[in-house]
Amino acid sequence: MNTTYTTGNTKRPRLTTAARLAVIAVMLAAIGIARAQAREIVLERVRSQEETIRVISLVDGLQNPWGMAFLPDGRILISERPGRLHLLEDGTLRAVSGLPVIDVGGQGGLLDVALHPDFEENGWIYLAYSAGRGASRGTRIARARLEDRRLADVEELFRMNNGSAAGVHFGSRMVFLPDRTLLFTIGDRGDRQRAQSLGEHAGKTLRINDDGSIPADNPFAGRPGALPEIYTYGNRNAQGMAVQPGSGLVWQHEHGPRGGDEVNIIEAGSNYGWPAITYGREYSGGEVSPLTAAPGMEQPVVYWVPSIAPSGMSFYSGRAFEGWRDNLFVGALAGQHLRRLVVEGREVVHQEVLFQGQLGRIRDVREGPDGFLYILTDARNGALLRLEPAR
Ligand SMILES: [Ca+2]
Repeated sequence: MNTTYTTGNTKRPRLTTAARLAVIAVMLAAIGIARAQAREIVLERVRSQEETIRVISLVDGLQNPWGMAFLPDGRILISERPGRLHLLEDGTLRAVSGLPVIDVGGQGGLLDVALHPDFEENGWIYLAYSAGRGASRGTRIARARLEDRRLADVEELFRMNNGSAAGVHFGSRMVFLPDRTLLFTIGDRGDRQRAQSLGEHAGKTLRINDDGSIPADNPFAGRPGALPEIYTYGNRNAQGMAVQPGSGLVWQHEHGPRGGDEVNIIEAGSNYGWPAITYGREYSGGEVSPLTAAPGMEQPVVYWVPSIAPSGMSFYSGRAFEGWRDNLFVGALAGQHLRRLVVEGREVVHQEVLFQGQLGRIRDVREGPDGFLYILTDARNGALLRLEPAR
């Protein structure tokens, strides 16, 4: 260290610029260490096929957290299904006010949260949630400007048609495509034939512009009897979706009934088959359909029997886990694990189950801007966890 001091009895010791920077760096490191120590280590060292991982809890006490979004300033937006939105700021949860009216119950409530690709310029955030009472209940999409910890200019952009009192299969994940259109999912609302009807929003992947208008190049725009927001159909209930870096392909998974969870590559106008074809069965054990394939209906990339109940999906493109580069990660609720899928082209060539039974139900998984993976656990006392390399 090139620390030097001026001589002279009356002068206080002085540091060179380089030494001052070194001292500041040590102080910052000390603060970082203190924060890291304040966080709970959930799993100290987990060896897996490609990486050795530690899992830390950034915050707990979240009630059924559902989705998250990373703000450019380092804060993290976290939605809770019971209808609350939080900002995680320096390890502290702070409530965001001004949410639209949300109807909470069954699988409904506040679901996903997403940032506009130009959030830094326009401040728009997007919410997927259930609203409406009784027969009008259904999935909606709204946007609002995040101003400090308050939502301003709240604007409902989309409301599904044919609401129902059913408490299941609202979807919903959102993802912005490179052209700044918004894709989002809605499940079949427990009324499976709706998934095959182009006159229903249920059981679909839908696409709108960032202001809620309808893209002119949507596959069914202009077709009589078809809803113009529809992008794909025959989707049972999708709660995970991600754009693959490089290829730009949209990957999505959906819940099967008893068995038959699927991963699909989502392409405009395609029919993913529910309930005409499926690898799942009724919960009673009986047949949903005798068919697993049919002309004009897409086959899944992979399917899972028994069901893992997938939720949350993220490609990994960071540098913290070199062995996981370009892999696809899927959370599992009933399966209680994180699943790593090795993707080659349009195929999944290998799967690994991580943290089986160690973290509970996983609702969401995302890659953070720091290259670490973040997980939300689905519980009354849920947590935001971070996966880091264990050194
Ligand atoms: Ca299918």
